[in-house]
Amino acid sequence: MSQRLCHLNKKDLHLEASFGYLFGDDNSPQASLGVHHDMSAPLSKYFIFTCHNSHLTGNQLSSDCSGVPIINALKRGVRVIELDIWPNSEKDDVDVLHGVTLTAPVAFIKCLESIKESAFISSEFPVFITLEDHLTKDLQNKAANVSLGAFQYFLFTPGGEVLKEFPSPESLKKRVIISTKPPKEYSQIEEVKDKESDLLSDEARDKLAPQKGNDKHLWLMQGMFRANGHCRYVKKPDFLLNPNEIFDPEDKHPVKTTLKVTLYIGEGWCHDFDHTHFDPYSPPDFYAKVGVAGVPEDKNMKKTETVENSWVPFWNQEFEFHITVPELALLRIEVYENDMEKDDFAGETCIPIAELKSGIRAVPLMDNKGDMYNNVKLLMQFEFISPPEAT
Ligand SMILES: [Ca+2]
Ligand SMILES: [Ca+2]
Ligand SMILES: [Ca+2]
Repeated sequence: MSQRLCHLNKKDLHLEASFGYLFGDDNSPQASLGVHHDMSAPLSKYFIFTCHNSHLTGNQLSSDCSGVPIINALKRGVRVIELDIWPNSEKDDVDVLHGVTLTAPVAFIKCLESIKESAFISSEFPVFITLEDHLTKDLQNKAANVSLGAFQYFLFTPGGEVLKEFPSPESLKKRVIISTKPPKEYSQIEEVKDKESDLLSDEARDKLAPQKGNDKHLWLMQGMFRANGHCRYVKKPDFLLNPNEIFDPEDKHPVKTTLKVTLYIGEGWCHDFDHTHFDPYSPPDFYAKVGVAGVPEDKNMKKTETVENSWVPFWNQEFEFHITVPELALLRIEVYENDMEKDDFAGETCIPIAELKSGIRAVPLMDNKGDMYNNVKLLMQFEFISPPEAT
């Protein structure tokens, strides 16, 4: 660390030491609250981290359809795995094919084994397997038996009686729940029925469709699920659960808090990137976007100046955000490297406002898949200012 900033503060050892502390791993912008939401409510009261298959595999067409993408997705915390199940070529066993059928099929049992192996590495809360069922009756029975055999006790079965209410994440720790849905041809009707089930993740899910350049929606999703100890279940705020009052995100709500954000400095790129990565003949020209995602009223994105030709950009810029629904708001930070044509991506993060710590913090940045860089961090200050008294 002292080496990294030495050209800034060669003479001032105290300042160097302070920078060392401020940039340290202990100075995270997110409160370490662990799993602090009430986990004993019915499952329907939670947002659950899901991802479309395309995001599990990276490039769906070129990646092999083995269990590896499933394992990777589970390690990233995904709690819902979608599998399209089809008869194999001999029509005597069950295969999994991910939508587009250019990938090689993989045996259903192999996928289940991958799930069993990795389901609870990142979170002990339950994993859902959604089967898109293209099977004959006989093979459906076979699939059911294979599932029971693979998971045994870990497979949740509701028993004889009809459940009055969903069980809670707490009661389903380390359990796997299988649900089936009809093939895509029939699924439009279901989508309409699903609409009310959850506001934010439905929206996020739609936007997670595997189009290029849609990384931002993945970042928001990942940011949202950094809350509640990264357990991938986030309890919906009370106003979304109140049956007597329908929350309309389009409504205007009074400002609940004003967040003042100062972005001082960024560093670490020179360690994590090749020296010619951003510009071949000169140091990079970084600028940052700082903003808020949430209900329409709270959405806002601001931009710093570009600091030309520096691996350690010193921005020292301050921004204010008025937030009406902090419960659904995320702080968004993105850094780019300015070019004449297309700017280079240089890091991002999203942090739930509800868990943001005030004070001067070292904010680690992620790559475009959400994996943390080893060294890239921003030094930022956060301050919550109460709104003026309502008149
Ligand atoms: Ca460049
Ligand atoms: Ca440059
Ligand atoms: Ca440049």
